[in-house]
Amino acid sequence: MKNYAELWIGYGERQTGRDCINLRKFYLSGAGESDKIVKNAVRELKTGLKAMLDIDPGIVFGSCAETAPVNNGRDIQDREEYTVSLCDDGMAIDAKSGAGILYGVFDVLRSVSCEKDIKEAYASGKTVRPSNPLRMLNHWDNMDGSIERGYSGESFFYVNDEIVIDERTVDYARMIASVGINAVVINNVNVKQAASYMITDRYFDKLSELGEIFAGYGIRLFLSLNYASTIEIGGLDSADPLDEKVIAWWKTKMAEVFERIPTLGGFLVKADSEGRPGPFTYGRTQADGANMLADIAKEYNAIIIWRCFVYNCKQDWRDRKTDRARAGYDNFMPMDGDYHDNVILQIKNGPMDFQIREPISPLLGGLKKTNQMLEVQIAQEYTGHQIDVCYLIPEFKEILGFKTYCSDDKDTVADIISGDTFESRYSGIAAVTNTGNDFNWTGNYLAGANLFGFGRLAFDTDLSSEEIAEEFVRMTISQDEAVVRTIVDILLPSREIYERYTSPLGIGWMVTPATHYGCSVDGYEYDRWGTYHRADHLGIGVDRTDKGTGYALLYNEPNASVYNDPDKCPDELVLFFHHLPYTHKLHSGKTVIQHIYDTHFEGYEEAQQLAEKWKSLKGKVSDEIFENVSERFERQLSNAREWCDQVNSYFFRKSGIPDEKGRQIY
Ligand code: GCV
Repeated sequence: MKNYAELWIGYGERQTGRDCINLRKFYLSGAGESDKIVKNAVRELKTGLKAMLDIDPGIVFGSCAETAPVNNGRDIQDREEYTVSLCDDGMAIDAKSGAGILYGVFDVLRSVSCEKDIKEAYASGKTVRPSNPLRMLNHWDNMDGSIERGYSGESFFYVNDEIVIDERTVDYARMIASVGINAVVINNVNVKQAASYMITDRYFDKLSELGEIFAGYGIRLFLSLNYASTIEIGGLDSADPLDEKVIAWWKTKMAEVFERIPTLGGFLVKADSEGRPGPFTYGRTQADGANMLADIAKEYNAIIIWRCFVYNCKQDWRDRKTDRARAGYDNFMPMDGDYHDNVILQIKNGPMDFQIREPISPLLGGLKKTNQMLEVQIAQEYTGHQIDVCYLIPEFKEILGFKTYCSDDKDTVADIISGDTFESRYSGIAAVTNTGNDFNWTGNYLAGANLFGFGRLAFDTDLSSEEIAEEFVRMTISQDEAVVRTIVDILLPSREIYERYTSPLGIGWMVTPATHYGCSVDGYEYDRWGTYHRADHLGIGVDRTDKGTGYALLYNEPNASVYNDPDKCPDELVLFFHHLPYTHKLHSGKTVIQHIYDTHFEGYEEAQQLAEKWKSLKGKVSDEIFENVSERFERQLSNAREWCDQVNSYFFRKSGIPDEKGRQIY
């Protein structure tokens, strides 16, 4: 027995005897049997089919493509594409690399896991080309074992400043490869203490071993980098990107790092953000910093992923001119075109910080000459800490589908990050991940749907939230139709329910400072973080129009005009862009204050209904899963009740306007 759940790669016994002929022989072409990814693919296929259907398939190797060198760029999608088709006595998986074969194998195993009719599923052949070149997970794991914004136990990568490699590491690689992840950053973007020494001899052997394990599953290892390494571990007195001594130090360092960790894909950098060092200290731009590192990394075919989360976190709450929402745009947009071709800017989906509802960052659709990557967060920092159920895939679908109007066609966020819009050399999507060493990996079993779903969506952005949820439930929890339906019905509306009982109409925050779980309407209102709701007795919201901070105008038309006008702005974002009286009528016909009351009462009620649905599953899912999620639902309900009552009471007391429906407000 393993001391962790195998989730969707557990391959429990399935119905036997259906359409099995095709599963008895596999013709694999695209890479040879000596390719280590192919070896893992074959092992996976055999293990899965044996466990699920008691079949031991024959394997026939066909033509073999040339193995291309490690590369993070666009052409990777060609190599990862696969086709699965039926033949008389078996099935064929055709690809152009071991990774393609591996993804084809996981496609077949998924079909069997979901008890699909194999003949039907592959009748006309199925070809899938990944939607995004880079499909990445960002761990915020610290080397002491803690995880920043982790809600699933401690890190499974580190204990007491040492890197741990065991069976779980391999199963992790299998699990994320099975949903299409091809890159992982294993340490927190806040690189401090021991983590600064990752690029030294102290950790090279372990990192090299880890990189090889990942590479066997088509996953490239990345590290977060301390921008001030020259000072902190190099003994220099500067980290100025234009200083020759600094450049020389990095040249030597990277030569050493890439020699010792040959599988390394590159680095992720958080600079000049929340106390982390960066080029601003030396009067240099973000481009200066990123380009210096990228120019050196280029020799090793590596990339620098540079985060755009740069803002003033020491703002004065009295200051209404400074707008944190503008910061990313103001810091990065002026240098569009200056970033070198192996730099990717990694952009959080919204301009603030992973709130339950935010507009899309105007950098996406603003930047036209720069490689871009989208950053989302499946760690539920602001969305319920993996206590409250909050299935985020519907939100990610909205983000990807957003029309930026940056070009005549191919202008959605999905188009941009796929690399298609600007034919970018490097692009993709990253999620701050939600895993830890808990038995079930993600704290709440249902939060596993976000890990599974992020990978599936990153690989194929056309999949629907519902398809993904259904696959997750079938592969991880149960095949019983009624159970599947019930859990999918819990997952699908959960994000909107969470939104209803928390902060209203796009304004965000109102969370307990520091932890970010639970309600505290004024928690950040008189603080330095730039996250204000500006409520008084007359109204609420931040004026980000042309008369306010001007943020709304950072979008391409017609988005700018829509956001700038309270009568055109979509309800769900209206308080993000406008300061409005409580009596302002929304498109829904409700006033702002009545909307606040209604949604909060409804949200709490709907959370109770979700919990009731879950209760109906007693005895129908494993006790382990049932108890885990039940306990979380209890906590969710008390959280939702606090949010509902605190928000409603706060705004009733501020506005003095009673609830039309006369419900109890305190
Ligand atoms: C890793 C937010 C979080 C921080 C996080 C930061 C970031 O501010 O609260 O914990 O730091 O985002 O994305 O860098």
